[in-house]
Amino acid sequence: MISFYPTVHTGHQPQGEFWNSRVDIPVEVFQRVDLIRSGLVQSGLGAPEAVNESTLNGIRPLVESVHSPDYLSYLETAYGRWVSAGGDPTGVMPFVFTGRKMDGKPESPLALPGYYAFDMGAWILPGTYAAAAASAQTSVHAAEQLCQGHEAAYALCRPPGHHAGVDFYGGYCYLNNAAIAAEYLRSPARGRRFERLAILDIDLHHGNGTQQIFYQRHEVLVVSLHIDPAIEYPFFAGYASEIGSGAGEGFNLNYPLPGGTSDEDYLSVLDKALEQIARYDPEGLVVSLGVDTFAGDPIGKLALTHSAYPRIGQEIAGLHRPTLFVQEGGYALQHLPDLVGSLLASFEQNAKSS
Ligand code: SP5
Ligand code: ZN
Repeated sequence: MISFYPTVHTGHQPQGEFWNSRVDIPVEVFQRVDLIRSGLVQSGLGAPEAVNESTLNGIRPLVESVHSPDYLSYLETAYGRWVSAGGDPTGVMPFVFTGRKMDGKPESPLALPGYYAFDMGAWILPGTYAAAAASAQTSVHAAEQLCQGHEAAYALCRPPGHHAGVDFYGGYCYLNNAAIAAEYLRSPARGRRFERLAILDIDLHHGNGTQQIFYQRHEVLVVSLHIDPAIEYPFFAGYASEIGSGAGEGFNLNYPLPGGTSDEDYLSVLDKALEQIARYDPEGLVVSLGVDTFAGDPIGKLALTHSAYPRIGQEIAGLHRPTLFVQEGGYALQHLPDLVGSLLASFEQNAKSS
């Protein structure tokens, strides 16, 4: 399977994240990229191609079809403005929040993170914007391959994207790589267009950013399997009652899962989700691929075993659609090569043999 990875991402390595009154050791670390790269090779998928861009040059109008220009310029300038205003160089992080209680927009660079961020787990460092841009470029390179006639492609994005919305960040995510790729597929620079698309999000966590971006639209069906937000992050979105609104009503489907969900139970819910996607009959599919559903994941609470991942790849192949896989979460470092590699290899094998 043709695949891509960003080379400019190691300048984004937060030293911590806040959780339950503590600063925890981060799990979204730069080593994930090389580990997954080795997994692709070991699984016989071939080595991914390097993406060296570290700006939005060439894709800015596309990215602005997902994120607001105001938000993009904030991300680009946040670290410098923070430090100039006396912010601690450890990283940009919010400590007073907007939202349901207040919705003014401050000028202070020390307060602005609380306008754009929804949690305290996505710090902004000097290299964060370049890394996020490189990650978005990686997803676009992979999307281009579908437009050129490939049946599948994989973007090894880091940082991940599905928690980032039109003008907000959080959950280790700054730019929504899957949404940007979906917009590319709908109106590519050249090649085949995919006007009706589905996004299937199988990361452990609800993709609240992706949901928000497409919530009022029907041309992109958003389907997500995730741990019940009543008990786990992101807590404030991902409920089954969130079905889309306006023209998008009925085109957002959430499948919350109880803690401890096993392979069999997960796969039967995935079957239902795939049936809904088949009914929608999209021209192409974008998979937000998180493997933090694994039982051994340090922040996960589902109980999938290694053998679930090739089965997930096989079930997705059964849709018979051109498919773009975009990496999201997954933090069990020693298992990452196998989890990602076995899912993609199984997809490829089953897509060919049927
Ligand atoms: C892309 C993605 O998977 N983002 C996930 C963001 C979740 N962040 C909150 C997880 C914090 C878990 N910390 C628990 C530590 C217990 N010692
Ligand atoms: Zn996740």
